[in-house]
Amino acid sequence: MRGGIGRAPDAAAMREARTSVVIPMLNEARNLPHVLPRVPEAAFEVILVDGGSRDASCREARRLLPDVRVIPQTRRGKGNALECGFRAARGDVIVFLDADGSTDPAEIPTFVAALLDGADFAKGSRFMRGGGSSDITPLRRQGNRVLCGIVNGLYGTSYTDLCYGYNAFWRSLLPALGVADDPRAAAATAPWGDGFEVETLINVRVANSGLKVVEVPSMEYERIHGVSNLNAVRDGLRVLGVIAQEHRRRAAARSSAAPMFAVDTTPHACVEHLSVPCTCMATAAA
Ligand SMILES: Nc1nc2c(ncn2[C@@H]2O[C@H](COP(=O)(O)OP(=O)(O)O)[C@@H](O)[C@H]2O)c(=O)[nH]1
Ligand SMILES: [Mg+2]
Repeated sequence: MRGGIGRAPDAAAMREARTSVVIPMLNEARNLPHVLPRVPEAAFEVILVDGGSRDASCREARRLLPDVRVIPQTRRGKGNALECGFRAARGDVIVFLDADGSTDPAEIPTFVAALLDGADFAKGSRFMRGGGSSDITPLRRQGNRVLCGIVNGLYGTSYTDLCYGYNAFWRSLLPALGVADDPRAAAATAPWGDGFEVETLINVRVANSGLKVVEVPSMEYERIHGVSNLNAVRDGLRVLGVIAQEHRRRAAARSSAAPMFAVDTTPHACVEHLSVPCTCMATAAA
């Protein structure tokens, strides 16, 4: 893994990379005007996954961005919303971020640049040089640090952030994350993190797949209106639970010598149609 990104792609490269922007939203009508207009025009599509908002979020989204795709989720929680958004995405690249104004869509090109430069997974980090957060509480910061240390110890990674909701990856890697193409096949895969543990689940599965991860510095701002849906203790315990679950699964897979997930070893779809240099290549599962 390496960190630090030097450049953002121009609009033409962004367009060719066909970026699907997936945003989970729950009662964010007042925040959407600060978010949606900042999504780069070169994005291929914007998918808002609604968790049953009781305010005017869906109407506001369509007013701000007439071609936005607003889809419902199938269960409850941010993690389930992301899974639904990933399945609905049609671009080559998927970027996911929040709808509360805490993550700036203007950073999307930096994430896409990391993928075009050869990363399989571009992992946002608030705690590397160039990143920061004015949203995180001292308790959450400390919990994130401890949990991140546990994951680094178990997987030999050097992640600087574990529970951050701004990341990007090639859509072809969805099976490596445990998101099967066919929803019926999902029943056969390991449980997906439906709640706020989802980012940890993804980061652990990426680490365990031997994929090339690049950390991208990112600035997290305070949510503009409303309050967080996260509960530091309850959701911290869920994060710990998902780390333990994935660790047990890895041990079981090792003893049976069966791969945990099929990882696509062919070049990413982008290679076929991109004219910009793209060296990325999914690597085989360990
Ligand atoms: N669809 C959906 N979105 C959610 C749910 N819970 C949170 N979100 C969204 O996920 C993002 C992060 O949630 P937030 O409450 O700000 O948590 P925090 O950023 O970790 O404090 C925001 O865009 C929320 O609207 C949910 O159950 N369903
Ligand atoms: Mg937030």
